[in-house]
Order: sequence, then structure tokens, then C-alpha cells
Amino acid sequence: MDFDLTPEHQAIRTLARDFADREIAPGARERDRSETFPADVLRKMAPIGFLGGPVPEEYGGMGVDMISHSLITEEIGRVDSSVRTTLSVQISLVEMTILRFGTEAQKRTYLPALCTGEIIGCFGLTEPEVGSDATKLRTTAKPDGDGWVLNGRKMWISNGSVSKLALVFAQADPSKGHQGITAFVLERERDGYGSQAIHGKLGLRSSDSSELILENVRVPDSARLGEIGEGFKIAMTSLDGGRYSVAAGAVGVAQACIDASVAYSTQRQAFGKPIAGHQLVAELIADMIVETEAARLLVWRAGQLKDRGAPSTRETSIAKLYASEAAQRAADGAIQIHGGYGFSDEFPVERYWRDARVNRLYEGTTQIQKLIIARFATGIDAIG
Ligand code: COS
Repeated sequence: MDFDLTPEHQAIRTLARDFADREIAPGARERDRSETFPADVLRKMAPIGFLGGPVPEEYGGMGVDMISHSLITEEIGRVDSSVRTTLSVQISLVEMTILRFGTEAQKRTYLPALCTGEIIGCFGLTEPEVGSDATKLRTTAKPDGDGWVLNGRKMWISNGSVSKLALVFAQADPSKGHQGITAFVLERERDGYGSQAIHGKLGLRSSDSSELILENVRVPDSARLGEIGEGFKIAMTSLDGGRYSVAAGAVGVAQACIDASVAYSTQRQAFGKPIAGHQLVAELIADMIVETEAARLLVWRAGQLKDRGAPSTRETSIAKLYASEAAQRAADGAIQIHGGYGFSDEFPVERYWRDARVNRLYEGTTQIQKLIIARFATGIDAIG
């Protein structure tokens, strides 16, 4: 067991930290206010390789390990969760899924373009009436000649309106339940494929969240990802990666709350001294530090398992649950420390709080993570 980062890990963290501070942080508040998708940030990120971190170099990625992937994700999440979300979907849900389950032709066609940001991808699992119970998808895929016809709607799809590529999960054989679900790689140009951006979100205002509309979308069988009926397993495997990325991003938010709170509390005076000198403020900061460091170690543990190719579903759910809850508590504490200023976007902590909220919802709610964790312990299914 080794809790130290290697020199390579430290170097990649420094690279990501510098990029995040220089290129992402300065525009974060304005993008949040104007709900502007961070296309310019992604363009700058592409040449460094951050859009394809863990994808092997032969497919256009950096080929970094999962610890490095978490370090990059944490640093980006530290300054802007909207950018981090865009990246988590692009890498963990789209690229890694194509890498794992795609044919050689699909990998060669899509991965290099995804890793350079030439195309943005999205992951179409959730539907207007299907969230946690992902086995009950209503979107259908019907065989049609040498291809398929897809019909349905997908909801809360990050990158949905800005993407040229969508992984879509659809029911191809309702008699088989979740074993009828089949995955497809859809290119946007297809007739009948539309999207509608969702506005008025509590947080992640500069990331794109959309509804996808699929009306008689015809695709060739070569657009199928994996085997017929393998879609649910593909989705769950992808979510093991996505949840890891969310957890790392949440650690970044929690760290940002510590940094902001330390800076503010050592300057702001009350009762004749910096507020950091008051015990109840010191306690808030100490709690944030303890929980953030615990969350980070949980992420690294899951990452080590992934790097070894060992099962990591349980450890990923633990990291995702703990880090996302810890980030929310840290953001709440940070607002408390900032007082009235924490309630305005003059300081970033209110954005951290709003953005942190969705980590407890997307890619499996906190409650779903608890059910997964408990099922590992008891062997008894409390899901459904
Ligand atoms: N990796 C690979 N396969 C998995 C898996 C994983 N992490 N988890 C489950 N599976 C497989 C199981 O092995 C099982 O395979 P078989 O059909 O061969 O038996 C199948 O998937 C069904 O699994 P399970 O019995 O666990 O399904 P449940 O309905 O009990 O539970 C939960 C599934 C609730 C865990 C799942 O629906 C879930 O994660 N829901 C939340 C969805 C979500 O995160 N949505 C966010 C969308 S992305 S923003």
C-alpha cells in the first residue's frame, strides 16, 4: 500500500492545476451567469490531451492511468463543475465505453475525434420517466431490414445539444427485460434525431443538459455497440467509470471550498481578530479537511483497483457517495464562513454549493449507491 503519488502523478496534477487556474477558473462565473457552454475551454484543453486522458495513445488519447485521470478530473472540478461534467461524460461515459465495447472500426472512427474534441459525445440512458430503475427503458429499437429503427426520448442528457455522437440505450426485446436492452452509437445527422436544451437549472448552468428526441431514427446494424441484449451491462460498466469521475470532481469541489474558506477566514475580521481564530469557524474548516482527504483516498482506492483490472463497483459507489455528500457539506460550510458574501456570486462558494448538488443525483443517486453497497454486504437485494 502506498499513499504517495509518483513523480508522474505529481507532474500531471501540476499540469492540470495550472491549466485549471489559468484557463478555466477566470471565466467560470461569467459562463455560469450567462449559461454559456465552455466550448472555448474545451478547444484549449484538447492540445494538452485532457479530452482523452485514459484512452490509449493508439486511439488518440494520453494513455494515463486511472489515478492520473482522477487527478486531472479533481483539478478541473476544483474550478468549474460544468467543465468537469462535460469532460466526465466525454471521457468516462462515451470514450471509455466505445473503447471497451466498440468494434475496431468504431474505435478507429470515433475515438481520435472524441479525444481531440472535434466531436463531443453524450450518453443517452435516462428517460423522462425512467431514472434510477434503468432496467425499464421505454425507448425502443426495432429490427428493420439490415438495421434498426429507434423511437423514444432521453432526459437530462449532459452534452445532449452540443454533441455530434450519442450512445443510446434502447429496448430491443421487451420479453427479455433488461437483457433485451441494446446499445447504439448514433451520429447526429440522422433524420429524426433532435434535442432540446433544458434551462433554469439550479447548478451546472454552463454545462449543456438536454432532452433527446428519437423519432423513427434509422441506423445500420454497424451502429450497434456490443451484442444485442448487452446494453444494460454496458450501461452499468460505463457508470462504474462515470461515478469514479463524479467522485473525483466532487473532491475537487470540496478542496475548492477549503481553499476559499481558508483565504476568507484568515482575512475577514470579527470580534477583534480574523474569523479563523474563532473556534466554531476553525471547526468548520477542520471538518471540511477531514472529509475531503477521506473522500480523496476513497477515490484513489477505487482508482487503484481499476488500474489493476480488479472489480471496483463497490469501492466506486462508496467513493461516489461519500465524495458527493462531503462536497455538499463543504460547500455549505464554506457559505457559512463567508456569511452574506457567500450568498452572492461575488465569491464562488454559492456556485460550488449549487453545482455540488447534482453529484448526489446524477450517475446514480446517493440512495442507489447505498443500495449497491448494502447488497454487497448482505447479499440481499433491497433494490426494487
Ligand atoms: N457492472 C457490470 N454489470 C452489472 C453491474 C456493473 N456495475 N451492475 C449490474 N450489472 C449487471 C448484473 O450482473 C446483471 O446481469 P445479468 O442480467 O447477466 O444477471 C444485470 O446487470 C442486472 O443487474 P442488477 O440485478 O443489479 O439490476 P438491478 O435492477 O437490481 O439494479 C441498479 C440495478 C439499480 C444498480 C441500476 O439500475 C442502477 O445503477 N440505477 C441507477 C441508474 C443511474 O445511475 N442512472 C444515471 C444515469 S447516467 S446520468
